[in-house]
Amino acid sequence: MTFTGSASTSAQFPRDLLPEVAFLGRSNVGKSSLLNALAGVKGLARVSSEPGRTRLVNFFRVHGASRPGGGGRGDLYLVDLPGYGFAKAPKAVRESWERLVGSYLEDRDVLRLCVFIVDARHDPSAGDEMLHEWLFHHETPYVVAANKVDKLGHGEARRRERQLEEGIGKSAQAVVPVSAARGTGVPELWSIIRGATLAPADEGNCWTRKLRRGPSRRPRWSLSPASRR
Ligand SMILES: Nc1nc2c(ncn2[C@@H]2O[C@H](COP(=O)(O)OP(=O)(O)OP(=O)(O)O)[C@@H](O)[C@H]2O)c(=O)[nH]1
Ligand SMILES: [Mg+2]
Repeated sequence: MTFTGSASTSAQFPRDLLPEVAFLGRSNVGKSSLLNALAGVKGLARVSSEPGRTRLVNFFRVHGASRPGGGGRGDLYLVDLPGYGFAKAPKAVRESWERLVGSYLEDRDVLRLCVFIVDARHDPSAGDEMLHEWLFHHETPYVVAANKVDKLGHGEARRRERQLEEGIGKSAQAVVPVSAARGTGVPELWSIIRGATLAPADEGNCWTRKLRRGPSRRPRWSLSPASRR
């Protein structure tokens, strides 16, 4: 897997039409860490204890031959998006965040799957609920990754998994307990990503949904970290 570039506007998104898998979740939940765990490379995506570290949309190209189970077929992009719910960000930063993530989610025809990352230790935040509403409404295929399970005992992790399956994971393909720190759940996530990106392009990806349904309607993307926190 290689880092291919960052975008601060939709004009800078890649144009080679490879399938994409987006990593979404609140700030500091471990999106970049999980991407590194999937790559098996520490420090590929920048990780920080300071929330709001990822401010751009970062594209990582997975090469078919090196992708676990990919059998040498088809390349794809893993896309690291900035997190929401970062209260301390100035208004101008929050607004540019909303424009950038909004334009990615609303218009990205090659988006095949969202990896919706939540913190297994906490109840979903208002921002998580809003993202869930949006994914559900737009029929976007997604998987819930409950991260940082290394911080929980076995029973507590199971309890949270069941709770997520009844809540924001109800319309998801799966709820997967993961730990970016320990590598827990990484093979399961790879197998879901492979399934979503190796499927023929006409089977329920975002592009065909859009052709079927016409332009997207409400709810509009409005996950302002300030108002939804
Ligand atoms: N214990 C534990 N800590 C983790 C895990 N995943 C990430 N972290 C820590 O959580 C913090 C945030 O991780 P990042 O990967 O930078 O989070 P992010 O979601 O990309 O954050 P933003 O880019 O700010 O939105 C870092 O201190 C990580 O070391 C995990 O599975 N277990
Ligand atoms: Mg990050």
